[in-house]
Amino acid sequence: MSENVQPVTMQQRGDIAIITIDNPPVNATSQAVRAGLLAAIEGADGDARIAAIVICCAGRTFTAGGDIREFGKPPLLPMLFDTCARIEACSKPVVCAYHGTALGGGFEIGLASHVRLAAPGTQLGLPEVKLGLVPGAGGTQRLPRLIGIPAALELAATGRFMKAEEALKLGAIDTIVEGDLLECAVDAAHAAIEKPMRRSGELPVIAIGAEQAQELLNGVKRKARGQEAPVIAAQLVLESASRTTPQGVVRERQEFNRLMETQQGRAMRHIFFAEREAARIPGLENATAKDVKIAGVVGAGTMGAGISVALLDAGYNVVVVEQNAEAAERGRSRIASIFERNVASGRLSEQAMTERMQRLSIGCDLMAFTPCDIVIEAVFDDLDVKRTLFSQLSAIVRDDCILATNTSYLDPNAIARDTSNPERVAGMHFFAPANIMRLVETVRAQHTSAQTLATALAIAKKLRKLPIYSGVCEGFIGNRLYSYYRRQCEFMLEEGALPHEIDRAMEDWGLPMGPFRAFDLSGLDIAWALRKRQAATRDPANRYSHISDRLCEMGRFGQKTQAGWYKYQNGKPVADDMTTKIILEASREKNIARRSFGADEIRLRLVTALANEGARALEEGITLRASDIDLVYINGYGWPAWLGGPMFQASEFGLPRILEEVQKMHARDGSEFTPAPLLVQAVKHGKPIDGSA
Ligand code: T1G
Repeated sequence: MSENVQPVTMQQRGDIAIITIDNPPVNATSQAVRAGLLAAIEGADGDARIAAIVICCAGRTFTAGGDIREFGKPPLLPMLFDTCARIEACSKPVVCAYHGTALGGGFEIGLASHVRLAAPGTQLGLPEVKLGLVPGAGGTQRLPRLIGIPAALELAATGRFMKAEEALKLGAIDTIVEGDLLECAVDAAHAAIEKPMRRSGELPVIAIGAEQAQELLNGVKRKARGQEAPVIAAQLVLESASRTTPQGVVRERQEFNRLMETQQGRAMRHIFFAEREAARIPGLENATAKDVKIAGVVGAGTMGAGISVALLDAGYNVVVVEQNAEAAERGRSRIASIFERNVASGRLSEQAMTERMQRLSIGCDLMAFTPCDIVIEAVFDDLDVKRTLFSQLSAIVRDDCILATNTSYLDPNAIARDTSNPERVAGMHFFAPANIMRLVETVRAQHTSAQTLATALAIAKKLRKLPIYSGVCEGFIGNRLYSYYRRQCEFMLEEGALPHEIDRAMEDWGLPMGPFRAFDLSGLDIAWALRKRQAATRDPANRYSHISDRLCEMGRFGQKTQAGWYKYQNGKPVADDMTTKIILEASREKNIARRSFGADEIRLRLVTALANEGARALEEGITLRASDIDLVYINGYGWPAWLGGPMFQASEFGLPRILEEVQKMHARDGSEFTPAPLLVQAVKHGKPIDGSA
């Protein structure tokens, strides 16, 4: 982020002082901005020629909040809460002119002003909880005074953005202005001179009943599922009713500073920057994405329907082809039912659904793909089926039409073997449900051109997904590491743990679903088929657990068969004696003396399994950086952002401890758990595991 030498300037227009913040790219309130704003306010307040003040920003957005790059370092004065207090105390009316995304400290600058205007399309919010923090410049104290506790609590605890229209309706802003924002702000400043000053911080908070307060807080706790910041933000808003604004701001700041140092705070800042780093892919600096208007999808099963919905949501015209008319009809109703659910929940209007369905054409003739700019296949994960399909497609579509495979395990190079122009082939591995999960592993195959990859990445971004670069290997990034994770889960069963103990350890840590519940959800048969495929080449010297095979041989594939690791009663997982019996047998067969496992050991062991194989994937160039692996697990496997991901957690456990754990695995479980050289090097040099591109 480049900081202007003078990021805050003031010009006088008659008796109005116009303070402009210009600190690209998002006018973050860096120290220089805070100091400049404070000096400008003090100067204008003390200047007899000035009767009113406007605060506005240059560039694409009003201040998007505190400068995250300053976080975790010693705070630099003045603090934003002091600057905001000075704005509010100003003897002359201060008009704040919002545009773009006025977030966090940016929104708070306006809340401390006396009049708030917004340009159409402005979004406002207090997203600090998404960084593991709470607002730190009075947002939790002034917002409830303007819009009431319930609305303020919801905004502060979720960190969501709200549109200007909602902000106006709630009373968080005074006007949405059409026309020139600055001119309107100057007019509003003139109009405010004669009116009594309205200081948000002096308004009363409309108290709510204890029962309602508790209910709101409980709701936040339930959704937070172990994350601290939303609960603290909610409590600060609730407590605003019993404090003056200055008192509340002191309390707020204490919590802001405390949360800054927590692991959750560090983890979420790590993820914030990781998401932006993931877009930086070597070799694509000069690549330009192709313009894509018509997207094709082969297959309208669960994945194909989800991908089609995501494409339709993003505004593409979508052509879907199934094997026959009946399957096509089933696919259409599958797509329609996803939209219907969104309409029922209020997330989508009837009209929007109709508009989307009008952009969908679905049939069973591959020739329908002729006009497509990209075709994504989501058919049964069989190499021959996919290879034949790509060969057929390449004879139908334009030579520059991108052919993307959604395969989760197969080699895109093998799929593309009979395809003309293999440079237009890429992998786009979506995660189920594809219309919801953000992660798309975007795979560069052997001949994938830079433009093809750039186009696949651009499409994923337009789908509001998070594309993560991957090279070609079995399972790409997520599933490759996951197979080591699964093995250690099952090895711990042989050594003494039970499925619900491992699940509880991971769920108490923050995962929405422990590994065994997740295996049951996705189906044990998928991994079983893979293990059977690999059986012939499996090294007998490596430890192998038969427990999952035994369950599959009994037809216990998980939720879909009402029994897997758990048995399912009314859809709820219940520990099953049959599973325990099979586990105990496995221990006996291997003469393993069972022992108990603590939660910390379970977490360490599973993080180690992921981190070691992650280090190996980094060495091979399958993944570009450790933080990409974290993003894969947060956006594809349910890890909460406030854990930071497996590689972040490996550094939190301490890499020497991780290496020690890997060495134990290697001695006990075989060469698949040989310590990765990158991990050994990292420990030797006291550096993080990195493979940063
Ligand atoms: N600080 C520093 N850099 C930031 C930044 C910030 N707050 N926000 C964005 N950037 C950088 C980002 O790293 C990227 O840099 C470039 O700007 C473009 O961002 C007291 C103190 C505003 C919605 O949490 O949500 O206020 O990669 O790619 O997609 O309560 O950025 O180009 O080098 O994301 O158009 C609260 C975080 C802070 C907002 C724009 N504010 N930012 O999205 O662009 S805490 C936030 C965003 C706070 C007070 C406390 C988004 C955006 P580079 P981008 P975008």
